Amino acid sequence: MFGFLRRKKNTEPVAEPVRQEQAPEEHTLATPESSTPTEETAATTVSPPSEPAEIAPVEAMADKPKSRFWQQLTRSRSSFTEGLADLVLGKKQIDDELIEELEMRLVLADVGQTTTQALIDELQQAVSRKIVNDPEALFEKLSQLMVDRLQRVHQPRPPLNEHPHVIVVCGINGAGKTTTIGKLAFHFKQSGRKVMLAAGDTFRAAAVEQLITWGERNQIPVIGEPGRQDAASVLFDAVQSARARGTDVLIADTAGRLHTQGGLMDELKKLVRVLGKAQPDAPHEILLVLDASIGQNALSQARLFHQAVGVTGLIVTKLDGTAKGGILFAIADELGLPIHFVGVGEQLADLRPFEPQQFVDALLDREAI
Ligand SMILES: Nc1nc2c(ncn2[C@@H]2O[C@H](COP(=O)(O)OP(=O)(O)OP(=O)(O)O)[C@@H](O)[C@H]2O)c(=O)[nH]1
Ligand SMILES: [Mg+2]
Repeated sequence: MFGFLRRKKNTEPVAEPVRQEQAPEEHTLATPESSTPTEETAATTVSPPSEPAEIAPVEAMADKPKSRFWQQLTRSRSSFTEGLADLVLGKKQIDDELIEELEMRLVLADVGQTTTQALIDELQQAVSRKIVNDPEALFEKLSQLMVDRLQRVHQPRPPLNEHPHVIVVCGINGAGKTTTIGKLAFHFKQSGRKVMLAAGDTFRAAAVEQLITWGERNQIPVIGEPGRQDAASVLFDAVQSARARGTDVLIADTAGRLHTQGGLMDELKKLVRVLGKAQPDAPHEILLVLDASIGQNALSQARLFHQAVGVTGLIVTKLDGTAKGGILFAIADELGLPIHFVGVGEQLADLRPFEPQQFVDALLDREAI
């Protein structure tokens, strides 16, 4: 048996969801009723850390609340593994029927035709060269190949050298952009950074209110107010404001829906241009949010956004749901874009820095189903 299949179920209690604390009394963030915070109010909202900590390395972060990650991936794991591990490990020997069935299960788990074919070809080669001789070894080889696929494109995010380091978050409507921004802000704040948000989705007033709520939860300023129409000017103002306040990270929300898809991409290109005018080298990151539960459609979305604005990395959301998880392998294989974070819930702490080995172990572990 493989080490990771033998691993005992982790019995650690699931971490409490992060309490969304009430803002302190002097807290005067923009609310749907109030407008953009002034310089003075901002001074009371963000208490600068005495010694800004470095962002913890991905591996270290990923290892911390492991049991919670395991728990959060339960539904994805059961959709994925029930099909794979039970099939392979339930067999006595490797035959054509097993390989064909495995191929079908991978496609059904959202790995997609192209990546599945590549994985199956490599497995068959290993079998014919007698590197792999039994179903257990086949399963182990498959998990190694999966980790390799993710590892090949895995790379760290750029360091936060600029003040502000500007991050644009894009994606289609409902992908999880605004929620992810709330979680990202929490992630950066946890590592001692001064964070600000910019409400660049001016298409819907409710979108601005939603971002303001996430700002309140994190007790950080949000630039933009409901009713403001011009997203480019909101983002321009946000950069000026972030610079004046010594902000470390400015995260900009963007619209996921406009009247046409062309309009959406044109707007996004414009926002990126304007940010570059507000601060040379900005934006420093363009993160595309993809909903894992839409399966293979995520690939075509990613291609469109990447063509339009040059995506620097991905955040895959809703892996705590019924998403099968296979889409991450297709994304890595076919787009070559790094996955930086995965979303595994709707709470502030439900964003995990992506670590390939950890993800594959969690996805394939039978005992935890
Ligand atoms: N279970 C789960 N739900 C999520 C996750 N991320 C986002 N959601 C939910 O997905 C829904 C859409 O999220 P939003 O953040 O509003 O998505 P958006 O991309 O900003 O959507 P638009 O503003 O309409 O473009 C909300 O109900 C979120 O709570 C996640 O990782 N897991
Ligand atoms: Mg939104």
